[in-house]
Amino acid sequence: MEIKIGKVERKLNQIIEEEGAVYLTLLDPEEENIEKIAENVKDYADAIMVGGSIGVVNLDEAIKKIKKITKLPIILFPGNVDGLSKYADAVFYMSLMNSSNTYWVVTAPTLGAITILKYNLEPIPMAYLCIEPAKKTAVGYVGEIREIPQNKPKITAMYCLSAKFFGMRWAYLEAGSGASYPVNNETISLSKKLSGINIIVGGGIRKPEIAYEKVLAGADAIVTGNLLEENPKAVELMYDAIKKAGREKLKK
Ligand code: 1GP
Repeated sequence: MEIKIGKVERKLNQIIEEEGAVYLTLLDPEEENIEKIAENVKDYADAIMVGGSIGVVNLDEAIKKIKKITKLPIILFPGNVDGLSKYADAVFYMSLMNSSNTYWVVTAPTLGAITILKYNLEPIPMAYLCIEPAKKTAVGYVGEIREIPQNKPKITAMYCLSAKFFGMRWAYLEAGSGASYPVNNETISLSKKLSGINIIVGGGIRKPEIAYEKVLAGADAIVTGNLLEENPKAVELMYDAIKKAGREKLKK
C-alpha cells in the first residue's frame, strides 16, 4: 500500500522546494488576543500551528476565530490527547522521542490516533526532540525529557536518523518555548545531513538574524511563538529573514 502524503504537507514541501524554508507561527489557543495575533501573522506565515504543553480548554473556539481571519492551513501541535480539534486541517503526529516516560513517546499519540481518524485530520509524522535548555521550559517539565545536550550534536542527529528509519518525514528540534537560547547551528546541520528529513527548529528564536542563521545551517522550517505577541513588524522581519536565507540556501 502506498502511503499518501496529504495536502498540507505537500504544500509545505512545495514551499521548501521553491523558497528554501517555511515560516510556521505557533499560536497558544488560550491566548486572549488570538484574533489580533492571527491578523499579525496572516500575510507572513506559511501555516499556523496551534497548541502548547499546558492544557487546552478553548481549542475549537480558538481555531474557529483564526479561520475567520485567514485561510492559512492550521496544524495542530498537541501537548496531549486533548489537543485535537476537527476544525483544524492537519496535526503534527508526534513522538517525544527523548522523553523518559513512554506515555509521551508512544501512548499519547496512540490514544489520539482514533480521534485523528474520526476528525479526518491529516497526520504529519514528526519526531519531537527536546534539546538543552528545554528542561527549563514547560515542555521539559510536562514531557519528562531526557534533555539532549547542545554540545553533543551527534545525539540529536542520530535521533533524526532513527526518526527517518521509523518513517517520520519531519523532526522538530525544540529548545522550549521562551528558551534563553535556541538550538545551535551545528546540531541543525548535522541532523539535516545525516537524516535528510525536514528539520523544524523552534524555541527561543526572537531575532531575524538568528532565524537566518538557522535556515542556512539546514533548517527547513522555523517556528516562533512568543515573538508574535510583540509588534506586527517583528513577524514581517522574521519572515523576510527566513525567506532571504531560504533563497540563498537554494542557490548553494
Ligand atoms: C515552542 O518552539 C516553539 O514549541 C516556540 O518557541 O515561543 O520561544 O518562539 P518560542
